[in-house]
Amino acid sequence: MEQKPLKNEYVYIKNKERIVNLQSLILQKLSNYFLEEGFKWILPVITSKVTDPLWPDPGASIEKRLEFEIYGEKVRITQSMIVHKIIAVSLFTDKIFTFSPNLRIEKPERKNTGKHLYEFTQLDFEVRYAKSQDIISFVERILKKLFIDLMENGIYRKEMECIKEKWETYDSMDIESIYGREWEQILANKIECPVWIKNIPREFYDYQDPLTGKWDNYDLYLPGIGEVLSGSKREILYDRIIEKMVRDRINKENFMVLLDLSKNGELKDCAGAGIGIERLLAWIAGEKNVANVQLFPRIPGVVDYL
Ligand code: ASN
Repeated sequence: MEQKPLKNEYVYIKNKERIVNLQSLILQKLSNYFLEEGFKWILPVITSKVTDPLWPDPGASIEKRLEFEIYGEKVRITQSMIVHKIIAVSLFTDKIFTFSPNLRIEKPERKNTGKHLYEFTQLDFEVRYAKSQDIISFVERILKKLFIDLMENGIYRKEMECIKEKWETYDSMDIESIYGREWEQILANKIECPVWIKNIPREFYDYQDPLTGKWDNYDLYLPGIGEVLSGSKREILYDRIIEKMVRDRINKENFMVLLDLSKNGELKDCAGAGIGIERLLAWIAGEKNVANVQLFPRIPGVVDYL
């Protein structure tokens, strides 16, 4: 396993002041917008019997899923809080957000992409009775507001001019037919303003129209960086969830509460998304490599001293 010389570690950390200042400002602004819009701030879970399977997702490349035993029970490390979010908005409040550490042990081949980390933070949120378009409009509104606020704080990048533009929307099938299967990076290098990509085949919890087969989901792509957000309207009907779990060979035992609520009609229609904080920060800071915005980098294949 590769490690940096010990001394480099101190130099790296000392040079991070600019990024940490920017990060503080961005986190302050974003959490304020969510609170002002009536969201409740919940704290993350790290270990749980249930987490995001991250399968099947064309963008995922997970080398290992972290599972271990505590108190005689098997638990998993959070890959995303998707299941907890859906349950929270179904049972007790209509809008939640959290800053959730996600551990995804990406394959070491992703070391040099500059876009992948094996630990990152998602600003993950969910809204009861929301439709996809509500989430898309909300995200566009708060990100544009963030860019305006940053400009007022003297932080300017020419990309922030995109607040004046409408952010285009494309179907992933059309994009794939133009750029091929590896469209994600090509697209990121072609765009000048953020774009929305819809209808992406992936995990069981994203809603799929049973008649057309189309997925009611959406990702936001940033120029040069790629996917910074993914989200969807959720699949809440028991038969549909089971059908998709069987199709994807997902173990039902790992989703007992979700399935039980769904069976009893207690899952509420909802939609949400998660924003990758490091990617957003990298884009705003003008950093090409997302690891450069982490104080303690988590690069696939590299385990540092800290
Ligand atoms: N946070 C994403 C969502 O809300 C899920 C994920 O990160 N895999 O859909």
